Amino acid sequence: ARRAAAGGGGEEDAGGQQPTIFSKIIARSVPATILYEDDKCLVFRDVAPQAPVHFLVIPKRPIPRISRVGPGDTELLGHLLVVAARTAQVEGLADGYRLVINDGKHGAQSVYHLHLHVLGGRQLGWPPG
Ligand code: IU
Repeated sequence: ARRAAAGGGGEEDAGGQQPTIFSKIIARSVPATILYEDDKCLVFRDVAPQAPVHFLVIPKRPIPRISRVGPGDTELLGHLLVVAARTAQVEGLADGYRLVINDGKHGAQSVYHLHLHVLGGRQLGWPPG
């Protein structure tokens, strides 16, 4: 089933083969405020920030969701975490921050290209909604 990526999210049952808006951000065909890039990942500000600082860390390889990763992704996932922490430091989040990965329907994932949210710059509540 193929449906127009209206929100740019792609779809859960596409097995990750469907390019999402994040692939277009990687390709620079859709603009984003990019904070960091290397050969394996891209970091950019969330277009609808939920905190004073809210950016996303994504692998360039379009893994659809965290529940689809395998043992071959271990190094890449570690890299994403290290980049998230380094970028948080550069962004001045010395008082702490939160890392979030939403997965699937119950996780409220909307874009099916794996991404790590980094949120900070205010006191966050727990538990999340
Ligand atoms: P989620 O974990 O899949 O729910 O998060 C997707 C995020 O991608 C969400 O916070 C959006 O605001 C964000 N986003 C974006 O930064 N740029 C876009 O063009 C689109 C979504 I579509």
